[in-house]
Amino acid sequence: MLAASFAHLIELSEIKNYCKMASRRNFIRQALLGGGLLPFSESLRSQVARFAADSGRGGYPLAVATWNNQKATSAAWEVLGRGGRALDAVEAGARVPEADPNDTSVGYGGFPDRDGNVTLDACIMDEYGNAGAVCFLQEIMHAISVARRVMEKTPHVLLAGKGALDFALSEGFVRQNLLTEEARKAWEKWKETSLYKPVINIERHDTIGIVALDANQRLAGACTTSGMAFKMHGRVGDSPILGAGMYNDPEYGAAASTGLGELVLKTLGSFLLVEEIRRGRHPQKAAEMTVKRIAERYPQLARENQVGFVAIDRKGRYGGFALQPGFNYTVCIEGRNQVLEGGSLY
Ligand code: SD4
Repeated sequence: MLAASFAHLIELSEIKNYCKMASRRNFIRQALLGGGLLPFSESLRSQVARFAADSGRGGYPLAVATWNNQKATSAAWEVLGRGGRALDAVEAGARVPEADPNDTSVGYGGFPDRDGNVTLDACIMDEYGNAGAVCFLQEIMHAISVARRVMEKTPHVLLAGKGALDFALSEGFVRQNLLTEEARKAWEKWKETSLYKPVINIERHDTIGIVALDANQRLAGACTTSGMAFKMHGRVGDSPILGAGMYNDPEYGAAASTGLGELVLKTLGSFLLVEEIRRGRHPQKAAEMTVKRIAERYPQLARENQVGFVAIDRKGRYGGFALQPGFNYTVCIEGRNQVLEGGSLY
């Protein structure tokens, strides 16, 4: 069935021949990895192996996420590996850190604003270019799923604050306190000095931007965050803004960002990056050009802060790049997660 759906891409006889080679290679690889592969249907595996081998630089299905978000890309793979939709994969991936109290930049457990409120930003785009987003959303854990409902159930793209909360409640989402004891303690500690400026940690952000290409070459992207720790009440960053925190051009590629949202908002970094892909650049090159552009336009801010991007194109090639060292990203392809060091400008 799956092989038949690929028949327009690959001659069936080619697939059969390749299956023999690929299954042997996967057997050897699996043995070497101690069975570390995630669930992956055999026919899909052989086709992916073919794409990967052909391009030498990627393949699909695949999921790519900012930072060391392996659990998220594994959740995405649960969908992709059985031939599922990229949109479902990125939503599943984004929900992982949203529910994780130890991720202090996303969803439940996210650090609050300077008044003690956890406020969430998220956006999502599907393979048709449909989009949904929420910003300044409070008391709902899975902002990404609310964003998806905005996309699927309203004539709008972006809902904010109380309107977003009311919509989420009307859709059956559960209202809950997102401020964990650890996050509250961190906020109390911050209040001792109360530096009236955004708290930026160049070494470590955890906001998740996740992009995926499925077996049917459908692209999707998602981004979700609690934003900058101890931000001003009402502050909204890049993450829910299409073209800034994430962008998907279904024909060409998808990108997502992490880091100082103000810098990405002023440059529409994800849109810029995908445009570079549309002009024929490899996602790695496109990410590098985008970061350079940001640094040229805002040299001082760029020197002092972190911004990083992940990107994929419709061939399954991928890349990641940042202003500062220390940025890494996770690629899940052929059911295997790899955390890669993103290069950096400085
Ligand atoms: C924001 N870009 O709200 C987000 C923060 C971030 O890891 O990426 N943190 O500006």
